[in-house]
Amino acid sequence: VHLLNISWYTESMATGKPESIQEKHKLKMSHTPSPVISAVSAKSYACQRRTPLKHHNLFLTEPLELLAENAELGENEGRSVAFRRAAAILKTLPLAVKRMEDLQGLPCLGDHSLRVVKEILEYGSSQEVESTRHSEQFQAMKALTGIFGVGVKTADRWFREGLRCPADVAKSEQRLNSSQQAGLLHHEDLSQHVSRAEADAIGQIVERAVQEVLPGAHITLIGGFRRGKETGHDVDFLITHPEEGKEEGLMPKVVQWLETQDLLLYQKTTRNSYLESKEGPARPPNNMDRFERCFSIFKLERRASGEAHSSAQATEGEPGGGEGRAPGPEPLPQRRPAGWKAVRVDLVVSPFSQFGFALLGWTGSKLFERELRRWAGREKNMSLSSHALYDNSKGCYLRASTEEEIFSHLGLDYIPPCDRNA
Ligand code: DCT
Ligand code: MG
Repeated sequence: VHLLNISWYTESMATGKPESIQEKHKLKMSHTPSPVISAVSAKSYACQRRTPLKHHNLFLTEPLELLAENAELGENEGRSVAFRRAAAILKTLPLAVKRMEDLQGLPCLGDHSLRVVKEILEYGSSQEVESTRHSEQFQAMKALTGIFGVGVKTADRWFREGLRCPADVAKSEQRLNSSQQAGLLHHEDLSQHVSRAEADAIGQIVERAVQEVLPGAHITLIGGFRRGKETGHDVDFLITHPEEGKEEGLMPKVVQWLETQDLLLYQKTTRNSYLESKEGPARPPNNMDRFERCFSIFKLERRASGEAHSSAQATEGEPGGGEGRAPGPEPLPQRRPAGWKAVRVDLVVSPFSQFGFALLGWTGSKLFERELRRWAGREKNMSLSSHALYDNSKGCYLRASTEEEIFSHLGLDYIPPCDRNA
């Protein structure tokens, strides 16, 4: 990286003068091979590339991901994925992008993303991004969907009825389902990032609960924390047992144990609805929800996570946690017991034979998962889910017990979790 920096520097020195904006315009995307690109083999699927958590182009990826989020809130999936793919390729570059020429030959950068990047390189910010960031609709939709249990459709309806933030919802006469009620009640805590220490403390509780009801079961921390994130919007765990079948009916028992210990503020359990023999390979691409799964809100003793400070203090100056959800703009006024913090926890139970697929499917990032499935379908004529891999050409399932084997079936180099932060 150091050498590349030097060659870059000397190149502009050789021309005798710094490039003006007009000259940059003239150069467009031609001429000298870019130092950024020559240092990276730019593959077009995110699952072919290593994407670390920390990278050199946050000044470009944050604006692009804001546009992606805005597209998601407007239910424009195609547009959202295009911005996310553009951001993801920039995360893999070994240097900060300085000029448009640096992007020459890179895949995944559509016209719209390139326009945004160009504007940021030239003027330091993009008008479209900044007007979106400050728009009432974007801010309100972000705040409303930031309530646990509230999706885009509900948020949009509330927005059209004049609601802008959780406090507006609390004051209104809206009928709320049980998850939304819990979401609103614990909104202040749930809008704080969850720290790694808190995730580990919850891991110990879940471990204890699971060992109580099914000794020998295995628990794995999945989601963003497995990819090395320091903070997350929730904590995700995958539970399995080496003896196939032992895991059946495990979730209600775990939930019951947690409830008798007064550790749950809310829970909703869905049953395992996946049956290979019935399903066949023709499943929808995103079937994350077919395992026995529990969406919950834990009551985490502050002592348990070693957190001495209150969550109000924790908000101040806490950096945005990568792709984690940002705290909502207006915390609800509520009386809050100082001794505990509400934390979103997802528990997933997988049969041992599906564990490798579940682990791969639940580690993320969301874009990485999407790209894996796209690669499987388009390049290999295979269907990948969090349960199985089916080879459509051969007409058979490809078994695997580890992530490494699944990458190998897919003809991909293994990418460790810390490099799946696309
Ligand atoms: N997942 C996915 N597609 C979805 C939802 C989830 O592939 N539509 C997978 C990838 C990540 C994992 O499930 C857990 O989901 P989240 O907790 O939402 O993501 P995360 O990466 O853990 O992010 P955060 O750190 O904010 O919790
Ligand atoms: Mg998570």
